[in-house]
Amino acid sequence: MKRTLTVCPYCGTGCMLYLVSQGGRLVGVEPSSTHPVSRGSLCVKGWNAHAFVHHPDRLTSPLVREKGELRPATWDEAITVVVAGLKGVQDRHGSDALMFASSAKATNEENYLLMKLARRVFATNNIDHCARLCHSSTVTGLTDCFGSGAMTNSIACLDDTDLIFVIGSNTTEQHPLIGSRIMAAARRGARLIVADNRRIRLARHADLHLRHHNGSDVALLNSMMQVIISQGLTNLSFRERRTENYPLLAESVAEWTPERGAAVTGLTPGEIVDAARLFAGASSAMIIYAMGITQHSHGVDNVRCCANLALLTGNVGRNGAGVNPLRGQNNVQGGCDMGALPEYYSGYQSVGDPAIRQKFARYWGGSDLPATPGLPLTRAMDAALQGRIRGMFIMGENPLLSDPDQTHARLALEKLDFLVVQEIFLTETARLAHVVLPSACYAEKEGTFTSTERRVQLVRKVVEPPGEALADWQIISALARSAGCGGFSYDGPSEIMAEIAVLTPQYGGITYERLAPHGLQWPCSTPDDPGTPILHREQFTCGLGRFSPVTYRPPAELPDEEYPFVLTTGRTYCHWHTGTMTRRTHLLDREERAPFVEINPLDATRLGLREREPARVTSRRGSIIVAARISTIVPPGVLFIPFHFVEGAANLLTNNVLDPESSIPEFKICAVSVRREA
Ligand SMILES: Nc1nc2c(c(=O)[nH]1)N[C@H]1C(S)=C(S)[C@@H](COP(=O)(O)OP(=O)(O)OC[C@H]3O[C@@H](n4cnc5c(=O)[nH]c(N)nc54)[C@H](O)[C@@H]3O)O[C@H]1N2
Ligand SMILES: Nc1nc2c(c(=O)[nH]1)N[C@H]1C(S)=C(S)[C@@H](COP(=O)(O)OP(=O)(O)OC[C@H]3O[C@@H](n4cnc5c(=O)[nH]c(N)nc54)[C@H](O)[C@@H]3O)O[C@H]1N2
Ligand code: SF4
Ligand SMILES: [Mo]
Repeated sequence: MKRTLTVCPYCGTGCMLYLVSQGGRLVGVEPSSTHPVSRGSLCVKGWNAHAFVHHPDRLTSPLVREKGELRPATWDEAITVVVAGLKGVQDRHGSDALMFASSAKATNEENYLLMKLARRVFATNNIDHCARLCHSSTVTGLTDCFGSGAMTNSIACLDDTDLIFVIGSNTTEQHPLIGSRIMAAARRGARLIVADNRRIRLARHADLHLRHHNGSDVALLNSMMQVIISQGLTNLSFRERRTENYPLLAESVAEWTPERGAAVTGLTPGEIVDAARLFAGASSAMIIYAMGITQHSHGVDNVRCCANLALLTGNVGRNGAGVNPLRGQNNVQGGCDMGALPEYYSGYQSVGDPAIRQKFARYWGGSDLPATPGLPLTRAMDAALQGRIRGMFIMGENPLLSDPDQTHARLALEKLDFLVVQEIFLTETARLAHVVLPSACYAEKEGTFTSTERRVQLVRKVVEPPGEALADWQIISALARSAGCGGFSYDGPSEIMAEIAVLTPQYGGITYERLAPHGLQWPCSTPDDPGTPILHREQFTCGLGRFSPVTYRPPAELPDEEYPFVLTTGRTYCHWHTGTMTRRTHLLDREERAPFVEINPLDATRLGLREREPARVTSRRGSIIVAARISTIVPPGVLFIPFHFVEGAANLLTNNVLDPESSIPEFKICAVSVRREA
């Protein structure tokens, strides 16, 4: 038996684990006792991370559509068809009729290469990835206030902090090893405030649980800041030395008295005052947030409010503090860092800056690179429906299940002239493709993932990919070569990382030799830079921290007579997104087999719904039938449905309305009706 240290392929917590293999097959997982995050533990998904790898459903050869059916093809044929298809769209409709979707499941090296392929070979900035559905609000909002859109502190700061404010993060289920660290902090005496109207597990350990209305976070946070300012609880010296724009903030929150905040949030004025005093009274406070904050038509505003609160109380740039967006996918931080974003190259270097474009053009060879920012993924679906996007290349995403308003997404994908999906399984999206390219998964290739705390860690090859499947970086290189483009021949991922380091200031000091055993936290700009656990210590990336006043806007779709319930969507502990991996993992599938809706007992009684009975949930966009799960986790008037299950797809119901700044969809609130299905 062989043990190989690698990174968990599920969440952004970034646990490292040992894959145990025997005779070329994975047989199990062991935790790493010395890793700074795992510390000898794993959650149930980590323990089962080997289980989907040898599943018989893995894609083993390229597939090409012929007479309406997908049939096996050789790599030579598939690559030729893909290049001809993409070039054909480009010739007929221009480069910007193409859209590339990168993957937060793939490595940094693979994300970097796909963005190089889009920009260098196909001359478009239309590249994006699931961060659009997830933390695009963070990238925009925190860049606005701090100059950098990443988690400011490290997970280990939880051990030293005085107070933790968890807002819109179900941490114990979605980032379990961070969740257990928060519970340990609460046990040693750190104060805990939870703002989430579901009674999530952390709420049981909280000093204060705020069950405010979905979509009312701006009102809550503005009111807390009003209390902090009016009671003289701000951190004056921090404010004066390190921030700008304070008068604008003070003016904007002045009207948000606790009474006004209470009227909008459904809390009592006393709860808001208590939260404000508790937060401002802490010697250090960490704000932890996730999708409850970002996935709104006012997601960027929510993020700005979190940043404002931290600036007001001096909780940035030191141990035990900070604004800490928990990044979701194992490598979504890396996908962003590598420039799989329509407006940035790697390292958040703007495509609009001529000097930056020149730097990349010179290194990559070739002529001019496109200057106008590309389309966000969520806007590309509309563009496809309107015929402006004609060809799409999707690497490791399943938008048919993960995009809002599934009917809209399906129509858009079906309308494309040419769709390529590069995957490890034949997903719902891949079934619509003209060509499917089979990829190696995390256990079958080398590379790096960057975790939520900006920790770049080595992913190691343990077993061979199934059949003819190839690593994503090998496939992208082959496509570029076949398109006649030089500069894509690499001996391996470490050579790609060397190129990333040259072109990306935050990764300048990163080499594979330096990453063993437990990685480095960026920014790490030179070969002797030890990395940066805490950002903005002396000054912000943008110099002074910028208060950014926010005006409250209600969610786009609120309950009415016809659709009287608030629907919020999210996740469960045992399943991962569209279920491709976890529903093929016996021990996880056994725990949670079918779609369900959480409904409060008061509502259930009124509707005559009993436990496990089928409930029909309907929105303006669609209707599904799922099993009722009667529970006081949700308050009356609110339903929760996870989006893992194709047979009860939450995204048939969700509202495809976008934040005007970040283009994130409002996954966290729409209006629905519910009744017992006869
Ligand atoms: N097991 C598992 N873990 C995962 C994932 C998975 O699919 N499965 N996915 C990963 C990914 S990509 C991500 S992005 C993260 C997401 O991690 P989380 O954001 O923690 O997960 P969600 O279930 O989407 O939503 C979190 C909470 O937001 C609350 N909420 C809803 N609306 C509001 C609101 O208006 N305000 C506030 N304050 N709270 C609200 C919900 O009640 C819910 O408890 O998880 C990662 N980890
Ligand atoms: N209603 C609702 N919808 C949501 C959300 C919500 O809270 N509510 N959350 C949104 C969020 S935060 C996110 S991040 C998205 C996630 O949306 P997606 O990214 O579309 O979801 P996944 O199921 O994680 O898709 C990843 C795919 O990558 C494949 N894969 C795994 N490893 C590899 C690899 O090495 N190479 C390749 N090529 N493929 C690989 C998997 O088989 C899987 O099909 O969903 C969003 N959708
Ligand atoms: S907490 Fe996240 S990274 Fe750690 S084992 Fe669980 S899924 Fe994997
Ligand atoms: Mo996410």
